[in-house]
Amino acid sequence: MNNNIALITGVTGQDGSYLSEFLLAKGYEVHGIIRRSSVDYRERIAHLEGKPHFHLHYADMGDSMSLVKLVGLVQPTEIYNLAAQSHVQVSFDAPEFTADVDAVGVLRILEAVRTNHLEKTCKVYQASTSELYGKVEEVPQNENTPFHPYSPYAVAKLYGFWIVKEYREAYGMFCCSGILFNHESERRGETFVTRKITLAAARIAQGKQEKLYLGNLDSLRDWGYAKDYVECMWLILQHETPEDFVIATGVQHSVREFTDLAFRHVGIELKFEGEGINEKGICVGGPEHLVGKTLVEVSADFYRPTDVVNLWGDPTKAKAKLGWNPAKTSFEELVKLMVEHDMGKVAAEGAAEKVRTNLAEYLEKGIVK
Ligand code: NAP
Ligand code: G4F
Repeated sequence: MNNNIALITGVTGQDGSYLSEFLLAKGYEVHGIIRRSSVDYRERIAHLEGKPHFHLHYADMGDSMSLVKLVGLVQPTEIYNLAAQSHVQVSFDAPEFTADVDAVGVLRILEAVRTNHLEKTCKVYQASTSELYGKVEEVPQNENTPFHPYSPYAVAKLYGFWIVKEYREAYGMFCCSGILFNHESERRGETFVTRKITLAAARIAQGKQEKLYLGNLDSLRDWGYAKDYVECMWLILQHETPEDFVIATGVQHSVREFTDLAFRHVGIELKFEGEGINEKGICVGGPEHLVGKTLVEVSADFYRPTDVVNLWGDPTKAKAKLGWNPAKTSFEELVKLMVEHDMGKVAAEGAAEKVRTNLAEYLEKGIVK
């Protein structure tokens, strides 16, 4: 019998997909929660479906009965609660849904463990976030930095953080939060700033997009590689005592710097001119037809009512107590691997379009029926 049974909420997300691969490689039986959608699009985990130790179940973070039943069925030894409405800007448009999933959802998971009397045998990892530091009160931020959440998303996640701490103290549960700083990858959702930039750089380089519109270019983030960060989630649950950890690289860059480097990787040199809403990224080197053109503009559509602008993590505790290496993938390597992936993706989109175009032509000419 396998004693390592993991239940992952948010298995279809960026982190859920990497964590599934990581745990399967460690010999875990992995169960993931999926929810019904009108398009069954599970791109990130498609390569895992059908594997003997990988199982998917329908449930929803908003449906406590489904969670209680599933935890009872799976009898997990570890739960990784990654499911969330994870987009900060969207949380301003859908604050109640965000609170239900990102705050009360955490409580539902903890209660599902208790209802099934698994509190002494099942450890729980909660996907907490650097957004808790929000309107930051010190830089860099560590486990003792005061929280100042600055979006409906962060306020919901703050509840998640505290309820996990409460259940640890009240019921002696092994439940902990990883306070993860931004982590990106070639599987990052396409509306988060890094992926939006790498995809746009690839499309502009291949003549499929004219311009990239961004919001706050001055915003500073501590960006790491998601594949490195899922290892830490596991390490946090293997530590002898349940504790919360900051997971970050300890290196900070601006959105402008990310943009500049991503465009460099596709052979386009940008020069930024102007300020605030009037700032523009002009092509000053690269393909002749692009030189002199404005390729990046600022749009108020991507400004947030309150924006977190100075995230910078201090991973000292994770390094010392978990032996985790925050410098495994550098910022430069991260940007490069994302851009290279997206250059291929965009080229393949072109190929698919070409096949479709040919098909239309062949159908017209009666070559195919
Ligand atoms: P993501 O790609 O947006 O994935 C979110 C996952 O949650 C998806 O699998 C999504 O399912 C699922 N989900 C959303 N609402 C749900 C519901 N009501 N019931 C069941 N599942 C639901 O996020 P991520 O980047 O992998 O992040 C994973 C977790 O870490 C999130 O909790 C996020 O808030 C947190 N976090 C992320 C970062 C980061 O930089 N990536 C940093 C700190 C913390 P669908 O596919 O069906 O939508
Ligand atoms: O990429 P972002 O949307 O990520 P954000 O808001 O930092 O949230 C991500 O990281 C958190 C950890 O700190 C997670 F908890 C959360 O779930 C999510 O994964 O935006 C990063 C920064 C922001 O300051 C934003 O204002 O980039 C700025 N930005 C500038 N232009 C933009 C854009 N963000 C987006 N999404 N789109 C833009 O066009």
